[in-house]
Order: sequence, then structure tokens, then C-alpha cells
Amino acid sequence: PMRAYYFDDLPGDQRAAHDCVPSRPVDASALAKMNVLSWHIPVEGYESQVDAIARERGYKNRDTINVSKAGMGDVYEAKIRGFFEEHMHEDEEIRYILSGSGFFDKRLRTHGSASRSRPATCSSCPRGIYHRFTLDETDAIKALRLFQDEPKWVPHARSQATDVNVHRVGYLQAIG
Ligand code: KMT
Ligand code: NI
Repeated sequence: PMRAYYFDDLPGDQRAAHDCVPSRPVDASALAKMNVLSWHIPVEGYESQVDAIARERGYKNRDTINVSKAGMGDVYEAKIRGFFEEHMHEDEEIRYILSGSGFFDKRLRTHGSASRSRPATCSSCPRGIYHRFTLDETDAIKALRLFQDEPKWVPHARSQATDVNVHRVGYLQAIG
């Protein structure tokens, strides 16, 4: 399952947990207010449940990404850096973790929040939410990425321009 908590915002290894001491959990209602959806789906027989979510939410496309040195080869270092630059997408996306683990940091208004994803975790990134991703100390994750339409791969790095992007503004309006 997903455990979400506030990021400690301290310098150090991006792969470390960066949990506060004591930990400050982000509860389910706070995630709901961010329009972040999450589901607990065991890997054994996950296909039918993931297919049902895709059908209900109108997701037409998907791919599998293997984030690890072995899985990515030459582009690994650049990809790792890119994923950890805070960005937004112009579509809603869902990630289903097939194996491994990592951290998705999703910005809760002005505060950072980090949520650790484990196998059997499925969660959404609403269009316009600022987020970033890092591997944790296990250094590998395999995830199914689901897209509503043609994948909008382009990560829009957080900037003054994205602060006024129509999808960003729409997201902030939607969460009130
Ligand atoms: C994203 O949108 O930041 C990603 O797709 C990260 C990699 S998915 C494990
Ligand atoms: Ni992203």
C-alpha cells in the first residue's frame, strides 16, 4: 500500500526516505483534496482490476517502464535527473507498480509531499499537479504507465510559465 507523508525538505540523497522525525503522515482525506486517487491492487491477477480502472476513467493507452540501470542503459543517468525535476503533465496519468519501489513527490500546494510506492500500489497524477519521481535505495522499479489518450510524455518543468498553464490553473481551481 501507499504511505504518504510530508517531505522533510532537508538536503541529502534523493533516494533516502526524507521522512520527518517524527513522521508527519498525509492522510487519505488530504490526498483526496489533491485529487490524487489510489488503489490497492495485488500483483497476482492485477490485469482485470487495472483494466477496469482504465475502462472507467477512459484510459486508452499504456506502456511499461523499467527504471533501473540494467533496464535503461545509456539514458539512465539523464532519465533519473529528468524525473526528479519537478514538473507537470497536461493529462491525467496513472502508475501501477509491478515491482520494486520508489518515491513520487506530489506537491501539496506550497509544501512538498512524498509518497512511497510499493508493489500493489496504483495511484494517479491529476493533470497539472506538480510532481517528481526518484528511485529509492533499491534502485529499481517497474511500472505500468496508463494514459487517457496519446501519451503526453513531455514533462513541463515547473516555472513561471507552468504556474499560468491552463491545466495547472485548472488543477488549482479544481482543488479549491
Ligand atoms: C513521471 O511522470 O514522472 C514518471 O513517469 C516517472 C517514472 S514512472 C516510475
Ligand atoms: Ni511526471
